[in-house]
Amino acid sequence: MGRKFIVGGNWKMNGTKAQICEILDFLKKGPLNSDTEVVVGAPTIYLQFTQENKPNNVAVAAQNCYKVPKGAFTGEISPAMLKDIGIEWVILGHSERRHIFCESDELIADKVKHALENGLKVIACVGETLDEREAGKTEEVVFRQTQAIKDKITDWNNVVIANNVVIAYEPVWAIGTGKTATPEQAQEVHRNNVVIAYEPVWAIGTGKTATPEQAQEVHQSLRCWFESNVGPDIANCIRIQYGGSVTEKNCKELAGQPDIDGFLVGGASLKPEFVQIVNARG
Ligand code: G2H
Repeated sequence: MGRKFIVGGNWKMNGTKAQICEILDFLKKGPLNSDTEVVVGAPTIYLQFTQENKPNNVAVAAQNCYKVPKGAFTGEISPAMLKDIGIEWVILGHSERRHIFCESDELIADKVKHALENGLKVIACVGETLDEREAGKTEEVVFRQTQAIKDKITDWNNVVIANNVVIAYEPVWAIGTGKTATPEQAQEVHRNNVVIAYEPVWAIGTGKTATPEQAQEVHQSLRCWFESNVGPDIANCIRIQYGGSVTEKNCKELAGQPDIDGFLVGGASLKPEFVQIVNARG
């Protein structure tokens, strides 16, 4: 079973209604490769507008959400609210959330768990800083970030799996208990609901892209990590996106790497060239 290529546009804190209409126009015009799943991450205030005006072959992601359903958390939004307006996806653990807003591995893992429990699909981001890479700590960092998420999802899965197979399928990392899902069912659902985005911090918005070989090396390590820590079925089906200064110029070579299953694109997702990135494979 092949992994469906998935390209996300992360608009970050950019755009006006008029600019979003322009982006949606070039997405409608496409044409977008039908073998590629496309998701755009809009600023919170424009989520509903984007949802209402997007083409059918594009889904919408929030760029963040909180770890509980409601309450006195000024400025936050919950997965339940996102679902209420028809949003399917959320990007969690982006390096800007980790570094500028000081989100810990644990908070991000709590958010992933709560988002999955509430039926959102998650793009969970991991990645090392330049200092960490130069200190030879790339694997240590991305494994630690992924492990934090796996730990939370394991607990949740064990509680829920016996009661509701559909919900229990949603977390990626805990499958392997073999309690109720066939490997095929688990693969199918996991492939749909959780995506890992590897984004080296030193490549984000800097114009420095990891070489295809550098990116492939980390993606392959992550897949091996899943094989050892979760199981071979999940390792084979989990989609791992690359993010960090992806452009229409470098996307094809990156897309040709065996363990790169898509992209999370920032700056270039605001421009018509994004269509070429969506179509990088194929
Ligand atoms: C990495 C990426 C999008 P950019 O943050 O998630 O942004 O492509 O601008 O480096």
